[in-house]
Amino acid sequence: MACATPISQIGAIGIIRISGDMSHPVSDKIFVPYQAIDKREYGRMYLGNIVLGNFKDKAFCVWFKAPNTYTGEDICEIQFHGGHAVSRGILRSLAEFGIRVARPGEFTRRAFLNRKITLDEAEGIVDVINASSESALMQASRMASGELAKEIYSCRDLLLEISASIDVILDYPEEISFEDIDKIQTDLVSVQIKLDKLLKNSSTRKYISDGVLVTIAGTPNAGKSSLLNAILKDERAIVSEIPGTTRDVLRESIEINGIRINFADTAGIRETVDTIEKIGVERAKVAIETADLVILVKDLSVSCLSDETELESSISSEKLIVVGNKVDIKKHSKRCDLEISATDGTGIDKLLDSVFDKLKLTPDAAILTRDRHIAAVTNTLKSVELAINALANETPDRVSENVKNAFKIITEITGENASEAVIDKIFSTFCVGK
Ligand SMILES: Nc1nc2c(ncn2[C@@H]2O[C@H](COP(=O)(O)OP(=O)(O)OP(=O)(O)O)[C@@H](O)[C@H]2O)c(=O)[nH]1
Ligand SMILES: [Mg+2]
Repeated sequence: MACATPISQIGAIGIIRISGDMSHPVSDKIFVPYQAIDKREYGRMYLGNIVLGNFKDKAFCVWFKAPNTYTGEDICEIQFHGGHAVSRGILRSLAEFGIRVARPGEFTRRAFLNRKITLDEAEGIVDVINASSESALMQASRMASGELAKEIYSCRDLLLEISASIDVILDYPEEISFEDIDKIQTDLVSVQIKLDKLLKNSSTRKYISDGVLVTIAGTPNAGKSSLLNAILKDERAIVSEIPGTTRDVLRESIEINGIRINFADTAGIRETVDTIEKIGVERAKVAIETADLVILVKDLSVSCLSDETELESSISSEKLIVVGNKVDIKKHSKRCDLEISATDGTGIDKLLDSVFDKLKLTPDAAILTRDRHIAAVTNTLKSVELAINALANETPDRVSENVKNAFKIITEITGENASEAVIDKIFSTFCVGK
């Protein structure tokens, strides 16, 4: 048993969940329905009283019958007026009837052991609970609902099929045909492509969970702070025609298409003798280095500056978007990816689209969000590649060995082949009551 709602906080309602064979009979000892029940209807809410010694209060009780429950066992849930005294009173009473408090994640662990969910689905459930942005929540719910498991199973099933075909070849070497080898080769390459795609899509996983760090950089007066304000649709940063206005790094984040984008507006980069501005320039350089993406703002109303050229060449083109700002008063053409006006809003939406394109952010793809999954898929892929190589250059034994190894590693993700230590580690991150 466990309190499914936070026990140390006062809430409108509290919920206690009991799982196992004892759950239904023991609930009858503390819950008295208003109307006598001839035959329990599962999944139906019954109104009645919680009776704990002299204490009595209105409550709801709902019973679920195994195996169609969260844990795969009989379950009873009691909903009562929130408050820790009531929760503790119920837990104490149940303990007197021999019901034990569940360990963190124990309900979900039972669900996994009773084959109600796979290990990655369990991980998805923790991630749903802990999700801090819409995109993290979407990914977690995909994993919790088995989308990742589906992809993994399709590779696993194909590996199993390949393994069976190779076993036939090993048993009847004299009957090997060119078509058999060709089919194995095609299937192995198909698994390789699937795994490769999963890994590629997953390169953005850090962005999904932690958000993206975008630094706005450029020479003084280019319009960096104006751009930040235009993106935020808020006069957040001081804007002035005096070059060197921004000194500190100004950080502000917004969610776009469900992904948290953390913008940093920085001091304009130039050679300066001003002590404070110098510190600002140094901080701007650090913000450029640590950024996932840099938006370099060029001023189209002035001719090209040496500081501008130097800055552009110091940033890796892989994480650089160059914008020409002040297109509304453009006097000079400069090399840039797109032209904008931070004051009248021209090109701002296109700029945000190119941020997504540049970072290859595809919030809709199924991705691997955990190191454990990345490691397993990477190692499976290695074994598949070894098998492809063995098929061309080595013996069928070696192909078989590598395919079997790939099969073993990939099933670690869904938990069929995960060690007790891995399982313990995953469930230790759950809260009590889940
Ligand atoms: N016409 C026009 N003026 C702009 C545009 N963007 C910025 N400005 C003006 O350019 C000047 C400098 O803008 P800021 O946003 O303060 O520039 P900055 O790059 O943050 O400057 P520092 O903080 O000094 O490095 C201000 O007078 C802005 O109003 C634009 O798109 N069009
Ligand atoms: Mg500024």
